[in-house]
Amino acid sequence: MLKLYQFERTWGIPNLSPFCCKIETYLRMADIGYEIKSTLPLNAPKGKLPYIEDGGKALGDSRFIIAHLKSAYKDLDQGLNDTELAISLAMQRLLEEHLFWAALYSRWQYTDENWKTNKQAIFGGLPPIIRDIVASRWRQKIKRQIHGHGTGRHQAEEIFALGKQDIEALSASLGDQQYFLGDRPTTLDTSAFGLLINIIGCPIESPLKEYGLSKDNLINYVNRIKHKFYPELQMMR
Ligand SMILES: N[C@@H](CCC(=O)N[C@@H](CS)C(=O)NCC(=O)O)C(=O)O
Repeated sequence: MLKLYQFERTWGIPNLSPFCCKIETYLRMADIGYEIKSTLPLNAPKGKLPYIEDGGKALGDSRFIIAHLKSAYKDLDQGLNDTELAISLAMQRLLEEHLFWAALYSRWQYTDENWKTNKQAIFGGLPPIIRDIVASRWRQKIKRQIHGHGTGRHQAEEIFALGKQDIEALSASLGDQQYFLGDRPTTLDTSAFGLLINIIGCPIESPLKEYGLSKDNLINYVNRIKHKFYPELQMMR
């Protein structure tokens, strides 16, 4: 059976990583059997989670994993026309290559309170003696990534102003539809659900979360998907 390597489930959401949540949601939406292996990214083929093992091969990065799932199992995007596929790609890039960085900043850098919550969720299972050392080194590494990406060079208000633009665009694009591209879930929804639940449905406080929680259609969207595809998890509010 396909194995999905991801962070341990916490916070009452599928995963604290938007990308792990994206893959597990794809697997559930496409009704593909899998087993979860909870881990840290230490042995991941590309040093990041998620990765999968399928047919004896390890595969990293959610985009390549989904390409594999589409060809080996089920393509959630079958039937979309070229314009819809283009919108799907552009929106996934907005989510994963832009909004993601504001969310990452809010967890690892924005406030000490958020960092404590994040640290406990990711590193809480490590032996106490090494927990603080590993967590603090990892934090420095992620801060360097945020700076390298460019997001970390802005003031907090600027980072959240940029992130709010993305949330505004997502809310306007979803409108009153069930899913981003109509009445059935596609790959875009796996990505959008993965990141949105990680912004509005987890205990990391920021202006980004507040803004997301001001959009009723996004709250309903996240709750609907969570309820339908993760009935074992509690509703958000
Ligand atoms: N492009 C990758 C991004 C995956 C990613 O950024 N994973 C994060 C967790 S959200 C990670 O494992 N980071 C560990 C690190 O950078 O050391 C994908 O689509 O899978």
